[in-house]
Amino acid sequence: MQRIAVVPGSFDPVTRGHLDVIERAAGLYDELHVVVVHNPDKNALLPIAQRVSLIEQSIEEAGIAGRVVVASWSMGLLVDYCTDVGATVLVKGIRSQVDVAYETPMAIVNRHLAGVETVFLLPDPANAHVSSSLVRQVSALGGDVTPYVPPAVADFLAGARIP
Ligand code: COD
Repeated sequence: MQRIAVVPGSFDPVTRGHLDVIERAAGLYDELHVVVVHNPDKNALLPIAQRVSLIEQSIEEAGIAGRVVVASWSMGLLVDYCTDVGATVLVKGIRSQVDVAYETPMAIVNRHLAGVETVFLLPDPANAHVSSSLVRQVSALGGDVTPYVPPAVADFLAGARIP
């Protein structure tokens, strides 16, 4: 049986922390979907199509594009996407107790709703402090984001100069 997993997130933009989780999850499952989901609790900066494009470029650079599907989902429950593509696992990164508190109820509800399990990966310590909001802030203030994001994202942000 094919083991299909989904790595969901806002990815606004994708960071080296996200990419680490994506690469490691790609090694654990037969098929991996990276899904950009609108998070209503956050003010988005980049349009969803731009976030998808930056993920596609980043996984191409990382050499895993052939094994990873990149998609977006705005049609309702995330587990409905999982059911549509036959995925039985969600993979999420856990950086801190804050992430545990945020993710635990969602993991329980997603299992109740559709039998989809959530697998948590600890971050590489080199990336544990990295977040999209930190990247947006450093970029907006003119700082160097290259330690925090894949090259394609650094190039994009350098050209876009986030307000
Ligand atoms: N190292 C490791 N992991 C990281 C790092 C890092 N440096 N940075 C982020 N991550 C992890 C996050 O912990 C998260 O697991 C994932 O990467 C994505 O992070 P973000 O910040 O891009 O995305 P979020 O947290 O805004 O995404 C939240 C979701 C949209 C995925 C979430 O809200 C969700 O699952 N929604 C489902 C909606 C739904 O169906 N709800 C009803 C049932 S619960």
